Amino acid sequence: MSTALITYFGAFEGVAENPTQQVAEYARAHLEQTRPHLNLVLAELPVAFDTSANELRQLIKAHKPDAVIATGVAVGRDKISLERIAINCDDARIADNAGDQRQDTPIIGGAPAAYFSTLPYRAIFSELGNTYPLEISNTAGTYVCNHVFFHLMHTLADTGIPAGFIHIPAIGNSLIPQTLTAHQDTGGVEGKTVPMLPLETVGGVLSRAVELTLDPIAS
Ligand code: PCA
Repeated sequence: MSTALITYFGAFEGVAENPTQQVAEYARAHLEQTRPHLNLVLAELPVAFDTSANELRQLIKAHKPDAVIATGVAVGRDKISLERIAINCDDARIADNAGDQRQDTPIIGGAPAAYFSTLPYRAIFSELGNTYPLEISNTAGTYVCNHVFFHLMHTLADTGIPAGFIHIPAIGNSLIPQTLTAHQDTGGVEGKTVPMLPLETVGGVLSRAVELTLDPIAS
């Protein structure tokens, strides 16, 4: 039986309710139907540099997943972003939920400057990119999402376990626009209007990403 880990985030500055939990739960409900034998673990990570990375490592140790997809919201983006690259840098104008504000801070001293996602993002994009609002993104920002993405790739480097990060836009129906603030640091695009996508669209793409990651040929 395969095990997949999906992480999502809780609330943080400018995002009173993080839609990634709903999206992860949508994917679980969907995958229960399409992959009844999959052991899918969902876990919330705190929006805090230090604790997020520690909790992620513990989850990987405890569940020994065959694939890991971390998710976060990038308020202001209008497409689901298959993140290609995590960089070894924390730098944000907003503090994390623990009050930790970082500038030009290496995430792991001595580690590579960057890691590439090992999710099959090209295959996911090729299959879904014409139908869904989807992009391959070259920046996950420099806030907690990129931080978790970097630790994820560092932890699983050379294991052959596929892992990566997907940023989602705001989800319609679940959030009132006024409660959301787009932050450049989080990969969002600052502006007056906040694009939103339906839960079914984003949850459907995440589900298919899990399937293509676990079983790229048979899927
Ligand atoms: N988005 C933020 C952190 C948590 C989240 O959901 C980010 O993009 O860094």
